[in-house]
Amino acid sequence: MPGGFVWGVATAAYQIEGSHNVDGRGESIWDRFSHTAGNTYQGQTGDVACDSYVRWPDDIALMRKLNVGGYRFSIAWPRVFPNGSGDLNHKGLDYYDKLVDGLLEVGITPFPTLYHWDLPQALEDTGGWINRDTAYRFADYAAVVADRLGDRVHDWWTINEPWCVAELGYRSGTHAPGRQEPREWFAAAHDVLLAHGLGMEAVRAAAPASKVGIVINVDAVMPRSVHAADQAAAAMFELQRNHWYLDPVLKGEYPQAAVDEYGWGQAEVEPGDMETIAAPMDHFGLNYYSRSVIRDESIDDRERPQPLIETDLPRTTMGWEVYPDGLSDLLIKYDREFDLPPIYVAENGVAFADELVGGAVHDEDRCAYLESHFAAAATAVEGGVDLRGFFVWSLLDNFEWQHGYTQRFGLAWTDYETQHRIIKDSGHWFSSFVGGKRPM
Ligand code: IFM
Repeated sequence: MPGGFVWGVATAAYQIEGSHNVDGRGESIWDRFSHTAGNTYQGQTGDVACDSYVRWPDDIALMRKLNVGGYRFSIAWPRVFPNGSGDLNHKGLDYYDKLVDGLLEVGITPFPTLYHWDLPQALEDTGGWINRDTAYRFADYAAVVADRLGDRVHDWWTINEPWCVAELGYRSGTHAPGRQEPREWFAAAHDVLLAHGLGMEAVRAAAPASKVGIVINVDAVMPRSVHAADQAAAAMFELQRNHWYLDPVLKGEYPQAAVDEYGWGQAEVEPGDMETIAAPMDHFGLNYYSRSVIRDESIDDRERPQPLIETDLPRTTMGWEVYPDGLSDLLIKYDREFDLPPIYVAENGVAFADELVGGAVHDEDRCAYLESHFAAAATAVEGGVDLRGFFVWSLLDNFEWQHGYTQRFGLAWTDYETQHRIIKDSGHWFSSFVGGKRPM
């Protein structure tokens, strides 16, 4: 990998911090959602999670053992503004101040994300992301955080995975705030992208030396067969799943064929919005986990010509197919299609059925997953992609949203009874790999 390449790990505030009602933190939509019966696995919540609000020095020590060069964490908006706007909670900001100093002391570069899904509930009560005003409140919050940390933090992410915010939060309702809005989710998708653009302006104004960009999650998409109906279904899926978010940010427009398919009149788009959303970024984050194989539901399998695409690849406990080639393919494809700034793989990692046996976790499957995806990243670099870093999801097992604590993505095992962190074999492997013992 090129010199200065950052090998890092990623987490998010609600998934690890706990201390949900401590030091003036306000309620977030994930507090409300997880405390509402039927929304998460066995009603599990992030009230305690990995207790990282208290144990952050342990987590920094863990990162040192893992040879981590960069830490992508997120800042909890309701710790900073308990009501989303208005009164600032200094204690909340103090926490991130300490965390940043602790990272820098040991030579780990902070890469904070300003929004990883924990919207203050007070803003949801006034419409959440369906209310355009939320984007402006996000910019106010971003300015305050950048003003406080921008003398030491130089690498920022505005929004994590806008697809999840809009589609899971406001369309399918499987994520907080759990709304199912067949038409209004368009506003949520647009407003969260607008928040990204306004947030970039705010960060740059408060901390001019900053580098800032968005993180978008994409799937590799393939048709189930060469049948024209499958090809068309896959092409539309790819527009709706990936390009609905990539194109506005990187081209300043929504993909027209998908807009037509949805019959979206774009009434929510105001003059100047697309310029704000598509303002040049300093870096771009891509999250990649898996591939979606798409079939046209209206045709019978007997009508599908052979060969069908191989779909019996290994799957993770999330049910996601392991498909490392998708990472190199997409990086190279986007590099050709868009005028991209430097790129980071801002998340990649895997949940498998880990077991703690005799104080160790022998997760060879995760080592293999990571090795294959690191190799895919190297292929992209060889193909000319300006990739600057790779962040593994995640530092440690944590609260996996609607799945509660059932999905273990960590390089370290979290014992939720004792809050001990136990480095898995994959963590040892990562540490050696990054330490240069197994150069690519
Ligand atoms: O845990 C999530 C994270 O919050 C966002 N990206 C995907 C991860 C695994 O599902």
